Amino acid sequence: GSDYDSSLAASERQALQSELDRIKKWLTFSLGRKVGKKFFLSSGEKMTFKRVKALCAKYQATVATPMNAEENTAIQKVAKEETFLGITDEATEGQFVDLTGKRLTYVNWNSGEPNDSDSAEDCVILLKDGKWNDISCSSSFVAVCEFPA
Ligand code: NAG
Repeated sequence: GSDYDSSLAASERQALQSELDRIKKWLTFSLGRKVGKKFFLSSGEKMTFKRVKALCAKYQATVATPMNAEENTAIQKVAKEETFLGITDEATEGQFVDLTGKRLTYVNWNSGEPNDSDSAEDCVILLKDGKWNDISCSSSFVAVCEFPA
């Protein structure tokens, strides 16, 4: 009857859920860094900021954007090299915002940064030591995307 069918469906959902949880654990273990509700992954390829945005969007993700020191360190470890962050002042010079347009509540600028060197630095990279530098959006750096964990 219908009671039997729905209880079968419930146990199937449960089995699928636990299988998904285990797959997420494999991924976390082998590939990425999970911090809270975020999962950071890199393709390892270097590309312009525009291409990083398109790549992350293609996988239903966004460009890695650290909201605190722990996330900043996680991105640093995943990237291994200098990497673009999902932060720009393309809309208003000097006002860095995330890709949804929100003002930043966490920053980790290197000393003397942001300096808009040559008036041509509207993007932000994470340096190897974890500090931030503003840089041209048309330079190429490793792509790191953030996914909902
Ligand atoms: C320059 C950086 C600039 C940075 C400055 C700090 C490039 C193209 N330019 O080399 O962003 O503000 O060092 O001294 O990397």
